[in-house]
Parts: sequence; C-alpha cells; structure tokens
Amino acid sequence: MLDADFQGAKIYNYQGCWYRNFALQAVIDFQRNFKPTDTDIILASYPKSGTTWAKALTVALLERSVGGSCNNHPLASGSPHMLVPFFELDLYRKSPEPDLTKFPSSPRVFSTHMPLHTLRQPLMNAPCKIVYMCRNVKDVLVSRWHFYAKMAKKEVERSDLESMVESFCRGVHYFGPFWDSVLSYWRGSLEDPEHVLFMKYEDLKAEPCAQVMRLAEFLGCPFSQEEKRGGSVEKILELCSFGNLSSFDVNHTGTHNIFFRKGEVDDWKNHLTTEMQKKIDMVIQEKFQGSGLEF
Ligand code: PAP
Repeated sequence: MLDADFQGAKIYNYQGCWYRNFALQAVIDFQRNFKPTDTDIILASYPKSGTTWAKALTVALLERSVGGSCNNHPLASGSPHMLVPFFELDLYRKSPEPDLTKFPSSPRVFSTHMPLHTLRQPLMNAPCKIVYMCRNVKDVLVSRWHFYAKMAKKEVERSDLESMVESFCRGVHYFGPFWDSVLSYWRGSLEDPEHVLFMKYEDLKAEPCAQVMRLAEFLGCPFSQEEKRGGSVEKILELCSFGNLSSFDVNHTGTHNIFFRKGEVDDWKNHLTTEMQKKIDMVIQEKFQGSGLEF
C-alpha cells in the first residue's frame, strides 16, 4: 500500500507500519538477515519520544556495570546515535548484511522505530531485552515539526504543523500510526515484562532516580546499595542530562545537534492551537480506549 506523508514524500505500508523506501528495504533485510544473541538489548521508540536520552542512559548504565568511570566516557566522544545504531536507519540501510561481529559494545545495544510485531520474526525466541520509550504525542509532534524544519534548514512553518497533525490523525505518517507503535510495545510489556520494558519520557522527567533504577534492574545491572549511597544514580542522570549531553563537542558538531532542542515536557502548549489539541485528543482517546494506557 502506498501513500504520501505530510511533505508529499512517498511512504509504503509494510506489516501495518509506514516507511520511506530506503527504510522499508532495510526493514526487510533486517528481518531476513539479523541473528540475535541472547544478551542483545533493543531500544525502541516512535521518533522524537526520547530515543537519544534512552540510548545515553543505557550506554551509561552498561558502561558503569563493566567498571567504567565518567572520565573518558564513551558518551563524551561518541554521540548516543553513533554508539547505539538503528537497525533500519543505520545498519541495514548501509548493507543488507552488516558485519555485526565487530560490534563496539558488549552486550550489543541496537535501536529501532519499528513496531514490536515486526521485530518478532527475526528475534524468534531469543531472550533479548527490549526497552520502549513513549512520550506524549503532542510533544512528539512539536518536536518533529522543529526537527523537519532544521533538516530542511528553514524556519518552522505553521502550515507544516497543520499537515503533520492532519497526517497523524489519519495514521499515515513515517513509522506510524503512532498508536500501533505504542500499543504493540505496551501489550508486549504486559504479556512479557521480563523482556519488554515500557517507559515514559514524562516519568523519567518527574521521577528520574526511580526510573533509571527501574531501567538498570530490567537490563540486569541493578545499582548496589553502595552505588546508591555513593550517588551513582544521580551521576548517571547528570551525565545524560540534556544540558550535559548537549554540551559535548560530539553532540553539537555535524548533524548530531538536531537531536537536542529543548528537552521539556508540555512544550506543545506553546505551539498547538485549541483545534489541533482537540483533534489529537479525540484520536488518542479512541485508539487507546480500554488499553489501560494513559497520557
Ligand atoms: P529520534 O527519535 O529522532 O532519535 P529523539 O531523541 O527521540 O529523536 O527526540 C529528540 C527529543 O528528545 C528532542 O525533544 P524536543 O524537540 O521536545 O526538545 C530533544 O530535545 C530531546 N532530548 C534529547 N536528549 C535529551 C536528554 N538528554 N534529556 C531529555 N530530552 C532529550
């Protein structure tokens, strides 16, 4: 099935999710060729939901568990996106059979914007850990709006935001529909909490220590009492904070700075009209009704 996104670019539906052609080919190659290992970690998200933050936190947690310190930290020399590549936007986009034997981290940490059902077949029954980061869709939309403007090297235009809201409500957008992405992982986390962790950007903001400890526990590298007493949780949060991460040279050179804008909750209130909000609320209410998930 073929349609167009808010910019008029062709997008293709594969297993219920919309992709640009290059990502679609990469998804198919990933499904054909990826060989999971039991310790793989996969960070999943709908775009602009806190992927960069989740990558940084995971790298920082694992680095700590193998005895790393904050000095000469990998995050100071590699952007979170360099350290944790996407299956469909990096690895399988560059090659149908990327060489993963020389993967830079152990355990291997990958990321994806694909819905959970598309991962199932290549993962088979491997006991990989999957972390899904979810964010209020109104902030996601505003974040994407700014992201597209930056990519296109232009000022944000209201007409683009209107088209994005329109395509969002139709469910026809890159890596969408949003609700299918979120619900696939939400249900997965309820069915198999040992292997799928559902996190919210807003919870991480509201109770960062509790959420980062929850993530560490899930990844199998919980904080010891000694680490907690020594402030290790707070140090990791500070290392991965918006302010600190975006200040590293590696994150404001090249294209990496486009992943850092404001990093706040509820910025949508400064941009969406009442009409847009109502439209989005109606769709969200309808799609998430009965799921037990609230925004
Ligand atoms: P991606 O899905 O394209 O990789 P992703 O990292 O999910 O992008 O989204 C970028 C958003 O996360 C930006 O949000 P904003 O536009 O509302 O500001 C970005 O600022 C925010 N972000 C990046 N790093 C952090 C961080 N360390 N803490 C909190 N928010 C962050």
